[in-house]
Amino acid sequence: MSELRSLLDSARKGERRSLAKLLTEIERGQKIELPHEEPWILGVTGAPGVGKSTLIGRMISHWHSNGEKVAVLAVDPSSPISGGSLMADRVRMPHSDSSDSVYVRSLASQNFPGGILPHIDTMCRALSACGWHRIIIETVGSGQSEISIVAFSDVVLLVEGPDRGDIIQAEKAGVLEIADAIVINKSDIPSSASALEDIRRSLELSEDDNRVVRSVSAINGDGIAELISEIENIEKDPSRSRIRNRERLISHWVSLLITHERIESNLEKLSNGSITINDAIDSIGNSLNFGGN
Ligand SMILES: Nc1nc2c(ncn2[C@@H]2O[C@H](COP(=O)(O)OP(=O)(O)O)[C@@H](O)[C@H]2O)c(=O)[nH]1
Ligand SMILES: [Mg+2]
Repeated sequence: MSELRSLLDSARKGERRSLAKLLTEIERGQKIELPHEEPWILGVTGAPGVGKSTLIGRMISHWHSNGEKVAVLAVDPSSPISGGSLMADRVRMPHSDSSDSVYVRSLASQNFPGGILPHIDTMCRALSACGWHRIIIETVGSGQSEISIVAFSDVVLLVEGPDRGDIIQAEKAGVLEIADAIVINKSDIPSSASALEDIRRSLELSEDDNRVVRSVSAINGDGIAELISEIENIEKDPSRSRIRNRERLISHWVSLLITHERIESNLEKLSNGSITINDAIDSIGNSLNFGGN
């Protein structure tokens, strides 16, 4: 515990190695008490190749030139931390590691058997405690785990390419429901205009829907300044907040169960037939510490 404390202290003074070590410890499930400083978290999700990292690079440049510090947590389910995707992303995020005000870290969701969300939550608060007040979480794809990760952001940005297939994927997965902003990237490609129309139509935006829907080009910068100003000023929507809180609650609950000390013994008893599923639920449920975290 005191080791974590000293890592935090030195990370707060700008020591990047300490910050990296601190985040690794949190990733491993170490608990640390953090100041109650709430970061502003932007969740960016969408299919691989739609241009999320390029767009994030643009945002980094924007905030960086305003004197703000930006941290990016890139969550890639398939690649290990040392995998190629991080290197590729570094190239597309222009300021990464090239200044004191940008921090990029890749996380492999497969490293989180107990569920990634509780750790990401703590990581973001640790980053915030070290002065990284703008935090971007990039997730790949549109499965349940992406939803539960982005559900915990303050603003959820769904990025689409000009290809209708990706949009249908996102619809299926329910990502559209929680997105505050939907961006059709690659507006420099002609087919993106019809993708924008498609998405507007499929959303059938009601008059009181405050969602941002726009096209941008992360490559040439078109629409980026407008997008940033819109997402910075977006108002909280009660129905989306509810869906997100539901996702957060479920993720934390699942993590509580998966990391429970009785899980292994119950699995064993289930496997040898000595108890039923209901017995296992009773056994774990009765011993949950409802007051703790
Ligand atoms: N034409 C065009 N290509 C883009 C744009 N944004 C990104 N790309 C390209 O799309 C590919 C995937 O980009 P990347 O940012 O890695 O996508 P990610 O997988 O969603 O993070 C790269 O080759 C980018 O250069 C854009 O606005 N227009
Ligand atoms: Mg990427």
